[in-house]
Amino acid sequence: MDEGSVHDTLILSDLHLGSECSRAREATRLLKESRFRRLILLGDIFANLDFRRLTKEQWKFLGQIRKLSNPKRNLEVVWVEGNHDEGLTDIMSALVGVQVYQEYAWEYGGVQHLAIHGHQFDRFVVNNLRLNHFWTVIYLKLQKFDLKGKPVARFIDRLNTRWLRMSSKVASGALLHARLRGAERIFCGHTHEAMQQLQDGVQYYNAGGWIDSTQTYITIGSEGVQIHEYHERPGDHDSEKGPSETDSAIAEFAGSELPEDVEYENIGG
Ligand SMILES: [Mn+2]
Repeated sequence: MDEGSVHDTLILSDLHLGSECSRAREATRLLKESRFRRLILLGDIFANLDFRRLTKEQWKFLGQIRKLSNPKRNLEVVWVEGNHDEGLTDIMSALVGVQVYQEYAWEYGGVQHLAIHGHQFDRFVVNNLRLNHFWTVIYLKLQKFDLKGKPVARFIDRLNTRWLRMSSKVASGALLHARLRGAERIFCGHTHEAMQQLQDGVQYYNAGGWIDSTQTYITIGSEGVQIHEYHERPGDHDSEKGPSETDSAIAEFAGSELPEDVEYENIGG
């Protein structure tokens, strides 16, 4: 990674916060160490909307998003909704002050760009949302009981993920969508598989994900579009156990960067 340059845009997708496989610590580190003018969180940042499942590291990631979205930073932070974090709009704008979009279009260097999560092009998910929801409920129940059956929960997670993996279908759907929208570059997530494909002058990129053994992200800048692999550093795997630590991370999140114009006087009476 070229840490010296300022990218126009950094894109990451499919962090699946709330899942035990989520690589939140690494993602937070990436955001702290990279320089960019726009951040696009390209969907499925949450595995589901059950905030009780978030760990200390996952709360820290949300805290970092909130810091970045502070108007003083003069950065644009964009959240594009995925199929797992559908219905987030109100929660996220309140919690971290970020705008949520179904799809997000921008221009850079005279080129039209479009970012959309990609489940819209995955017929299986579109036709089987209810079935998918059923498995999600089972999965959550298994996790809740914290059975010795953790391998079972993992198995279902993998199964669920495999169902969602339809790289080529998402790619061709996205390329068609880009053409309809007049975009020359289109960016998706959802498949957890980073890739790029050129077709009839339109470029498709997939940002991959942050729950598998490989974590990837995309940068856009004067150097063009690049898919990067995050490389582990010492400290990425320190233990993070203990509910009290999670509590303190939540407290830190809640207490961080309070708006300075809050009217405490009125609250005190
Ligand atoms: Mn998805």
